[in-house]
Amino acid sequence: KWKQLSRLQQNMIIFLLAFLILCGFLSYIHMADQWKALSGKPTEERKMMPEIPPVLPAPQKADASPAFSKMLPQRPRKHFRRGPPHLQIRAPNTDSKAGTQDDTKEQAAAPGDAHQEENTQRTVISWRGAVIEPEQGTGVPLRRAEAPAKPSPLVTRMQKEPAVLNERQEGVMEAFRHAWKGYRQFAWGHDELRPVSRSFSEWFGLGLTLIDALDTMWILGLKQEFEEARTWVSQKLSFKKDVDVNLFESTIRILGGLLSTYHLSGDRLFLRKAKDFGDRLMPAFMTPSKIPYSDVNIGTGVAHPPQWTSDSTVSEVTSIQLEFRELSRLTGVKKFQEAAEEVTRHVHHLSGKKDGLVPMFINTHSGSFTHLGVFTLGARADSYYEYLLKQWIQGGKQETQLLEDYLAAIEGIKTHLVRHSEPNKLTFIGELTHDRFSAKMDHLVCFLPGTLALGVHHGLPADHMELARALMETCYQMNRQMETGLSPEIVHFNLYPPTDNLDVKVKPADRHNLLRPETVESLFYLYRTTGDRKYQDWGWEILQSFNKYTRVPSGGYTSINNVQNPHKPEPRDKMESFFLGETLKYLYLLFSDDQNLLSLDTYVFNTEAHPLPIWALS
Ligand code: DMJ
Repeated sequence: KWKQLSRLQQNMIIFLLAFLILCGFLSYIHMADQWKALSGKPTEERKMMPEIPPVLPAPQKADASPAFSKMLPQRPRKHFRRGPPHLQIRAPNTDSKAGTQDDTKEQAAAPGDAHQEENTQRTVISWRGAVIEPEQGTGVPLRRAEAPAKPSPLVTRMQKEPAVLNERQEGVMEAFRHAWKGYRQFAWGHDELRPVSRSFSEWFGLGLTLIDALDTMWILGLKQEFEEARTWVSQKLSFKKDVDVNLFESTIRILGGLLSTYHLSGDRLFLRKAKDFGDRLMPAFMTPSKIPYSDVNIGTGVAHPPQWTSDSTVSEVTSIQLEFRELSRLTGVKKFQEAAEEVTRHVHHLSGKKDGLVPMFINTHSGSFTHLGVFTLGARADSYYEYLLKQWIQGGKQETQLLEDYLAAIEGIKTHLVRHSEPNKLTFIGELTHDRFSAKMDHLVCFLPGTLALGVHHGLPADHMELARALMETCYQMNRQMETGLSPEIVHFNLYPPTDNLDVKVKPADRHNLLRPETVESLFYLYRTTGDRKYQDWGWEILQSFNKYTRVPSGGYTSINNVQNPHKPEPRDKMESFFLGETLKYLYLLFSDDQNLLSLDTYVFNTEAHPLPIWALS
């Protein structure tokens, strides 16, 4: 019968069989991962592990979250909206004064004698020969914030007396003013400027760019712009809206932005807004596993995962802790810190890691990692590593589990992900998929040299600095080797000598640049920690490239589609809020020679570049 079939029919049958076998094989791999994940015993393991002592003592006051405090764990709903929402603004609530009337300026009250307990126990951590001791005189971060922390006198003074700027800082100032001009004219109060079409786009409908940029304006001393934005926050910003927000994105940009602006300005309006917003995010944590859903409606209090899965992204659920912990410290309401730290504890005990490296997804029902065997330092995992270190710093270097996880992860990175490219032997971080190495690196990974340098500044092993310097050079080359001098979103490194002299290859789909901050963020840390001026020079080159290829004459800067075509970079017509919140702020700090301008010993920057105080030293 087979022989009677035509060649075409035979080929079709062979193709069909091959396809079915391939599908079977792939689903077997997928199922095997799921079974492996489910066979872990997180609950039992959790019982056996010692609890991290709470950083805050129990609050004296009752929990002040009337709206959501009695809610039960929620099941995901079937229908959900993704992407830019159609806002349905509810009728104003008459029983609340929040958000719609002009708040008179509320400066922070003189700090009360914030209750602070001394911990006499000193912890020593030994990690493969490196001994790390908490710094002398660093108190344990057990404190109840009955009164708000005192705003930094240094930064307050800065705002009153404009500092003398050097030429490069003036360059950043000019860039900021130009960006702000576009936002103010065409997108005021909206989420993002679309500079080419002179319009705006909405994501959450909460004035994202304005909030993200508040502390940058304060730091740059842009008084008039700051005051105008403050008035908008006071008169127009209301969180009483039927709108879905992404928990991670809104935490790092909105909550983080409000908290840092409160610290810098001492204006309690920002703390009040932060508390209101924090309350509205809390339903996201009401899941069977306590691993938060990715999205929450801040008006209705209904939280849910993305439409296609009940998984959350690992970096998202593990990069909200700096902000929630700080909110608890300031308000004395411990639920924020407890919910966020429960996630940290849970992830600490999970199986599915590889030498400290974490997978990219976690299930909100089972609480287990999913899609096992895939490891990256890029999208969906990046800031997990960053927040291990930064929480440890925030809490006065007392929470040793965080440090242990961070140190283990750096060793895992060195063992599994670090390679060298051809022909210039650049050190880069690749990805691992079921033990197969891929020489792919997201620009997002360029946060890592800065994070490593920050760790060394706080006493971590010196060999981290070697890796930081090498990776910094690589990130610079990811910009330099492009025709526009701007990095693409993703590069692939050559593992074998190429015909040209370039180490990086870029796929057509990855050639865009979204005005991201990671390279200049790391340049800031590298300059602060080494004093090597070449890092300032590299940052200056990048700012000039932004000016040459992304600046829109009528105001604003735009992301571009093609960093390899200087003649036609193709504007994407969008200025992301992090360009003002992060990129320009880090450039300004990079060009400053004042080590005390947001000192690394006093502040820790959240993953959106919003400085929050280090507790023990504040
Ligand atoms: C920012 O929102 C944050 O830096 C986040 O950690 C990663 N993505 C953007 C910037 O690239």
